[in-house]
Amino acid sequence: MLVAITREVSPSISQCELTHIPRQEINVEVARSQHLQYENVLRDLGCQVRRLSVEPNLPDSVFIEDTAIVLNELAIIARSGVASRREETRSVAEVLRGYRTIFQLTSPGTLDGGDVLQIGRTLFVGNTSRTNESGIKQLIDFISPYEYKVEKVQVEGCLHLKSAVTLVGEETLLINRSWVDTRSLRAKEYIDIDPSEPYAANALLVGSELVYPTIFPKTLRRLKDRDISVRVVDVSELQKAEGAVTCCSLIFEEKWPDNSKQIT
Ligand code: CIR
Repeated sequence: MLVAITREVSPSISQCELTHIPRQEINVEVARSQHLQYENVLRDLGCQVRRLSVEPNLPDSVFIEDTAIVLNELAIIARSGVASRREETRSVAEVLRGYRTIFQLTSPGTLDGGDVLQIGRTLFVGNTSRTNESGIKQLIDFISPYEYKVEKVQVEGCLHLKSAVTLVGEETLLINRSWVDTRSLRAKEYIDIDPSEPYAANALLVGSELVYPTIFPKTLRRLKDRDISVRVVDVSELQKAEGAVTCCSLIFEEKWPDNSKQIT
């Protein structure tokens, strides 16, 4: 069974962090209703959705992906590159403790979950304003005993690695090549976003189905032309907060046979 941890949209979302897009008014009610629909799609795809309580004073807390990296054998609690997001991890750690052995990133390390793209036993990690060398080093120390490896990826012009590239099939990446250096990715197959839709590379793969925003019709056509099965969601209000589809959930297998064994 897949678990999807989500968190209700904060009433203070209008005070969210913004790095690459201008501030626009966000309608909290519309954002909430879009988020509910997103959760419903996750349920339809077989996830057991666990929604954490609202955090009125943490504007970006709906973007729960950034707070942790959950692997089959362990979970790493992240430490955001922006101070305003660091409190978000407390409640996430409490919940994840019920599923995984927990490791915690500490100062001066920073890392956002949106910078970590897992392909098999490799974690590609974006070198961005949110993720620093110490964060990457700590991640390597936590996961190496479990036989995962880390590959650093250069990212320019967008917030996170997963703004620029995500997995849309077993070995297929959806990519905006102007933001990410493909030499370090080594995927078998790439699907390029339509150049008129630069933010279109963020897609959420759940099993063999893709959750994808409605507002990128040209890139959506490219995905469908490759016979990828897509469930579209309208997340336009959340996109005004520089969010996308991967960032609104943490999805993982509920039980993993080895996750009670801690290797230190
Ligand atoms: C931030 O700047 O942290 C939020 N406004 C948006 C975070 C989006 N997270 C993600 O794509 N993983």
